[in-house]
Amino acid sequence: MDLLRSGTRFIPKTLNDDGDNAVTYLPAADTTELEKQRGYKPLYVGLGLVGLAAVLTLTTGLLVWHFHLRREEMILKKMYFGSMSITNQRFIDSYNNPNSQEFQQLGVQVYLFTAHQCCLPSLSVAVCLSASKTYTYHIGKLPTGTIESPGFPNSPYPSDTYIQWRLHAERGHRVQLMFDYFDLEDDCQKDFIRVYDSLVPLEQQVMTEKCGYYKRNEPLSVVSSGNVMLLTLVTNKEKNYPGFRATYSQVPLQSQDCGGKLTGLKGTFTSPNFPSHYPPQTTCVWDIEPVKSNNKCPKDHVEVNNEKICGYKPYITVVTVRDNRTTVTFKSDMSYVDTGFTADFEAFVPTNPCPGKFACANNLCINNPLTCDGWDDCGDNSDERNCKCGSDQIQCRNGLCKSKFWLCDKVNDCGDNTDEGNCGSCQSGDFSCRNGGCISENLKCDGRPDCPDGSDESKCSRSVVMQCSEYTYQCKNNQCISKLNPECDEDVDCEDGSDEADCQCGKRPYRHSRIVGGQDSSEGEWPWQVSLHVQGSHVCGASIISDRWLVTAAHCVQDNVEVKYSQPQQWEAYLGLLVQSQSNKWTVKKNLKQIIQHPGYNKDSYDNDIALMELDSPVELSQNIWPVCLPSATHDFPPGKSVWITGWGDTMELGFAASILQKAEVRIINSTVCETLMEGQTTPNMMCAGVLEGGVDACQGDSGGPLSFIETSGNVFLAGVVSWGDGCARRNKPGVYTRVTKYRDWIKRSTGV
Ligand code: 4AZ
Repeated sequence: MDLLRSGTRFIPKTLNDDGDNAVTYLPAADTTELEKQRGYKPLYVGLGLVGLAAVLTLTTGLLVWHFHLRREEMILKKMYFGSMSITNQRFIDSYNNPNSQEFQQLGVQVYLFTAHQCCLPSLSVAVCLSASKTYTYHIGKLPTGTIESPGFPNSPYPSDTYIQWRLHAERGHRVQLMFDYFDLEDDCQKDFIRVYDSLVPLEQQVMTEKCGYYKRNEPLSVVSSGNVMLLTLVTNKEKNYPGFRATYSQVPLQSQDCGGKLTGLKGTFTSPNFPSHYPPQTTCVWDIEPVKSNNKCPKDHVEVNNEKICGYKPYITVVTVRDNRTTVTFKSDMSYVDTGFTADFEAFVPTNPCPGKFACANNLCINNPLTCDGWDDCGDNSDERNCKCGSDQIQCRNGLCKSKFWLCDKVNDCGDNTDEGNCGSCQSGDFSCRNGGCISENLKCDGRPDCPDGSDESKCSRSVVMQCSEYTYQCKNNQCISKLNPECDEDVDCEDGSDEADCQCGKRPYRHSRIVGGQDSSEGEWPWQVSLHVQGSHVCGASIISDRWLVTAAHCVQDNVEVKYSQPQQWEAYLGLLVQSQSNKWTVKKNLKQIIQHPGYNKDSYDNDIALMELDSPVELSQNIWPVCLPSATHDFPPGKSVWITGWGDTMELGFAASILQKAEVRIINSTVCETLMEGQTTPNMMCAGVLEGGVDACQGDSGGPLSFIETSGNVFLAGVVSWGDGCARRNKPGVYTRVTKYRDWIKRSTGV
């Protein structure tokens, strides 16, 4: 890297140029004008004073309005950076030091301005951020080093700060920056880092901008194209998170493993550094034959068979080359890098591309039994087209066949709603009541219950007081209201306000919206999750419902010949834990005072699979230890809605337990469908949830843990307790959970919660 890089090019003038002529001075005040006005002094003084008072009043008013009343509008922070490049100079290390002779000599020629201040605009005044710092590191003498946000990990990083870290590698090297811990605010408008492929913060050389949380097993790593890199941190004045820690090092320019000849009938290749970020300004060519380009994907892309591929592709992308050779080219431009790609290639005989298998339209080969089974196995649905639907399937209008299980389960499985039409007996224009029966749509939300169960008034902005039933919510004053799930929805519906009392439960201290893919949870994401240990090992999960009580599965506390699991002294409860065997300052270990197994628990059918555990002393609640909300007996968790399972159980059937708390999103499954899928082994005290394509489920070791439902208000409710299943993550075999609503009164009676 030889030049100070920048967008604006500036070639310094020589000192002999007419430097002075270029300077324009502000004109001096014209004194003769003042003398002419002398005769009218008293009148002007009077008018002047009135005018001055008016201007002062107006200015004061404006200032008060601006700084006090316009506060809301001033929150938006803007940052201004400026920079210039000097294209006719080689960069030498001494230019890093403004006091060096070399820097000062350069400064004589160029009025050099390294802009690193960020400002809040207010009227015409620029208010600078409270702190702004620059650190410079030279890699080489020491091969690696660490950068941390100030205060990491024990105290919050500072607010309203702009910090930059300049990294120099030796000539012929790139800078590599690897974040091993990253947790900033989720909103990149507030706190964020930026990594630049330059020494000054130039928009056109931003490699990446990050905020939010990155899991420990999701490497966040960037590599520069040359031997410099700049990391910047900008924070606002709000909530401060733990921050980040990163390791920097240098890698030889030539070391990059990219491009080359690919031989053999099968193989895999990836973009450089995959799954970390590829470097900017990189071209890799794998094998043979150049191809014509088109103008799709003008920025970073992969080009194969004259086709450019870019952006995020959540599904497999298949490209077929009808030739015995091809070229794959990967190109990145100078800004914004990403994690790249991984690709498999396989040679095939054109006359028989998928011997013994089904050839998808996108040329993927799948096993024959996967065709016409109602699941999209090809990724382009071609295995589900032109099928003759079986007697156990329904024919969707769009030609697909779907299992009769999915008929009227409130999930649009066909994609065109064929499976969800004609489900009630009501005509169009009629409303179908939850417990059957039809009423005119006009009667919905008219303030009077017209359906026998009041369901025509259950999803309205106003609630109606009506006779108590399984479809109503009972307030503390024993009045029943029609609104569905009124608890903690931020509207007071009960006359006594009891539906909005005690709504601190189920709140999570952080937002975790930026996690994509993967299954690791983050610190404090599920603060009600408990790990129950026996003899030093994790055995089951549980959920915190108060500072004294946990809910778990009855089968977790069932004695066997070796261990008396029903005895409280056998157990240790770990609260606020993320990684097994890695307690931190938020983790609390508790012993138990008592265990209450549900009296109706049936060890053969797993009916009433629920138990309560009392801690031997109350736990101090914190951001990582917090109770989940218990749903009222009539709370509805409708099929098709998304719920979260969490636990340290096995990560596959007959697999190993997880070390980091895992999470997975599944959907609630209609009870009738579930009863059929589970061959009649479910009871009304159970509910099913899963992903019926298979691959996502709870497993051994997750038992007793929560099935968490996140309500729109943000409060999380305990919908279920992990109970049983037919293996783990098998197709058409959902997980079975204890239906917590059935036990609301029993929990209240047993614990007072
Ligand atoms: C278990 O053995 C277990 N697939 C829990 C849940 C499931 C299966 C087994 C659901 O604890």
